[in-house]
Amino acid sequence: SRYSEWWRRSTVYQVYPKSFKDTTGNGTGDIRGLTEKLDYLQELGIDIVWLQPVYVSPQYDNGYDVADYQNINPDFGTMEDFDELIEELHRRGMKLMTDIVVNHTSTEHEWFKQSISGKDNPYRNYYIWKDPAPGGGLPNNWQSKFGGPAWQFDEASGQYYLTLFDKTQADLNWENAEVRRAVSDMMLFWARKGVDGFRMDVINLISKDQQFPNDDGSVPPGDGRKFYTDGPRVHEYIKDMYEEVFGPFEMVTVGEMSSTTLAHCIRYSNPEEREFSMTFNFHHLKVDYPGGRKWELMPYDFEALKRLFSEWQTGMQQGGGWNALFFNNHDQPRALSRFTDDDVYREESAKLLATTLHGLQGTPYVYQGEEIGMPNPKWKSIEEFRDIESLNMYRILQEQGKSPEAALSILQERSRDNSRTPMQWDDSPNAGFTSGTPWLKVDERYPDINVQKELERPDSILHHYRKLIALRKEHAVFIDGVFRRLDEGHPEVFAYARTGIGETLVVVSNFSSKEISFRFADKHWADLSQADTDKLLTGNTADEPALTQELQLSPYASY
Ligand code: TEU
Repeated sequence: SRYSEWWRRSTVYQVYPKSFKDTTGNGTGDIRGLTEKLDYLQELGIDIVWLQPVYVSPQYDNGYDVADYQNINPDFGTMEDFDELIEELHRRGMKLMTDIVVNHTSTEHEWFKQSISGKDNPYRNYYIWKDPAPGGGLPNNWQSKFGGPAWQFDEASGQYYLTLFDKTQADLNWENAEVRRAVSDMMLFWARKGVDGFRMDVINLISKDQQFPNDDGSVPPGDGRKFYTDGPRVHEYIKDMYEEVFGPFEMVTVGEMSSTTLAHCIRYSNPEEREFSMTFNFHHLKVDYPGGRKWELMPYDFEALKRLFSEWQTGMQQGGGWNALFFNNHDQPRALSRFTDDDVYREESAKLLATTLHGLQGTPYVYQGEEIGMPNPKWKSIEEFRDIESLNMYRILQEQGKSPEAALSILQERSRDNSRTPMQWDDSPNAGFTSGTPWLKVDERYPDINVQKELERPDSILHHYRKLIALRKEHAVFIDGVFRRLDEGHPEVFAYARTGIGETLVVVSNFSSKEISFRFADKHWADLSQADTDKLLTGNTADEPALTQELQLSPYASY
């Protein structure tokens, strides 16, 4: 059946290696640190580890600025360490997914050094070079994602090169067949090494509108996204990668799709299209900044969150696509702090988010620390921050008239560093992450929030994750059940059913700190009361309520 692929039953664990486990004392996590923790991940029930970039890189964007795709950054270890990681994973029946970052390279990559060395260099056309606009100045008004114009000027040749992210991340020219060949060869190198899958960084941005038009329609002007997102040749390029690499090596692949659409994600992930196994999209993680206003604080729109999950559940199922399910990653503040209560109800909240997500259709991703309920660190000084985007925005917000305090309070909520603090293993100094000075400050609450504590308590957040991960392997309804939303716009509750063959899964979550009652509408209850749903699989409170038409829900209760 269309649901038979093994990775549909799997759970992926995302590792941000810099912050996972340091074995050398240099303050930065490393590959051996990950290998050391594989038993922990296996006991959690993880099938696939997604390892974020460990390639040679100047680290301006923590490895998403690759200077050499086929060598390991010494801070993370050696190629022998990498080979050992694969071996140790495979010995445990687990798989490795690595990060492929090919929308851009670091400007320190050899290709770019050649490219910038002169207009006649054979690598010139590896990147996107443009003359100044007719009247002089930038080729167009596109803005980079990390702030400032998307073009950098090269004095020597008088041309500009495109950088959609940081100014040290130059966009590759995918129109050039040599670039595509070089990327495929690089991926084949890793596939032959035994890497089982790839997570493809901002892969839907690789095909740009070759007119490179000004974006005058956006507010403010210069957004530019519509000219390079899900662009004209993107599916062609991905299909080529499938035929050359993903298909022959039977890889599991996930495309990171920035500002994409449902229709495109169906194409990217429907097996008949021969592109990717599944896609990440971010629409549900923009409900606290409508219109892209990420650097303004506002409460999140709960109804929008539920609507987006529901639309993507139903849409992807009808179109034969497959979702990568996630609430957290290294680019997002902790969902626990963002959508629920990371203080009084931290424990209930973390479990509620997990239950709500794992009941959906798709392959769930657990981002390191999520399984022990790590919250945002709420730093009180700008000195703690390291992320290039956060530091750029701290400056830009002040240029726009914000006080340093106001800019800091925005970073406290929005910074990517919120999720990048070192993993908390135990209550020893620096949470057992490093014996040296951590590259990023460890969250002060680590004596209470750490893996060791979570392992000791049978009703911990960690054990809740274990249970959820195991359940999806036992019950087919998690994989093939048809989604139906049941909460009818309730202001505090997200409720849905998944109806499978002979099994129905019902998930009800109270996203508030209030004790509330929730009543299923008669039309829904008519179906539910007939289904075999009286067995509670897991909840996050001490009591085990039976499924009745009216439910009493304690703060952040979720079943
Ligand atoms: O991120 C892609 C992306 O579009 C966003 O998630 C982006 O990071 C966000 O808008 C900034 O807040 C990927 C990687 O996950 C990210 O870490 C890299 O910085 C980025 O690509 C560039 O490679």
